[in-house]
Amino acid sequence: MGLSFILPAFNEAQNIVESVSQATRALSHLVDISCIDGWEIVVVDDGSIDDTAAQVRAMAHAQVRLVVHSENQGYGAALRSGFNAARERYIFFTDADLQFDAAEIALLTPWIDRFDIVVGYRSPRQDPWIRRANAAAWGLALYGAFGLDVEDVNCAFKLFRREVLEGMEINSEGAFVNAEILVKATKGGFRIKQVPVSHFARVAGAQTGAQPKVVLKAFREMARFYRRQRGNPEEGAAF
Ligand SMILES: Nc1nc2c(ncn2[C@@H]2O[C@H](COP(=O)(O)OP(=O)(O)O)[C@@H](O)[C@H]2O)c(=O)[nH]1
Ligand SMILES: [Mg+2]
Repeated sequence: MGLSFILPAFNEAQNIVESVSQATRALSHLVDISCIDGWEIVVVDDGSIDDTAAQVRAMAHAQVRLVVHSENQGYGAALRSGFNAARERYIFFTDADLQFDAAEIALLTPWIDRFDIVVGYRSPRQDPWIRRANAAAWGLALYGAFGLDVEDVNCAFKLFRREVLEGMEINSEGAFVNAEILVKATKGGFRIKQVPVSHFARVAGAQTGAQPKVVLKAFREMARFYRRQRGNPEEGAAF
């Protein structure tokens, strides 16, 4: 079985080549230990205004595919494009900013035959205390609103069996996407395993995850999702 490795990227020209190289090494290792027998990397360039896409094209690697949004559509939209492009049996995503160690995908794969989804939680998370506090509040809100009981919802280190995502309609364009996927998967009866992963401070490029417009969009999408769940007896039966 093979693995599709999705890398959403927005203005990551300084990080994308090393991100892809790290992923390539990690995936080759998984092949060496006979964990997988094939892989592809799908980079989704979400309307970057730097030369993220050009850097990927210049690598000219046969197993690295590039999906380009002509305009910036958001993190959720980029993940969705990546999932739609993915061809393999297992689907993994992480960020293209070198804040994770791609080699640690090997900590997730041993669980995927017993679970449908294996998600990382950043331990410890290398972000300022204010971001960690915001994340804790976000986690509590998701627990209160949807009963979602996951350590680190927004951790960008997640492995799925293909069938989890294949039948799922994903509506979030922004950062709410992680919550949407996990809430829907939980309701669908899919089993989730959580594993601690390393996290590193961003060295190059600009962080967008804490921008007010990103956070506000996540709240708007959460409210819309909440209403949709309540309005739809099939989807919202548990609430
Ligand atoms: N597709 C897409 N990706 C984004 C956007 N903003 C950030 N990213 C990517 O999402 C990842 C995480 O972004 P980052 O700014 O580091 O957020 P943080 O890790 O939550 O602080 C990186 O791979 C970025 O390239 C966006 O608007 N669209
Ligand atoms: Mg980041």
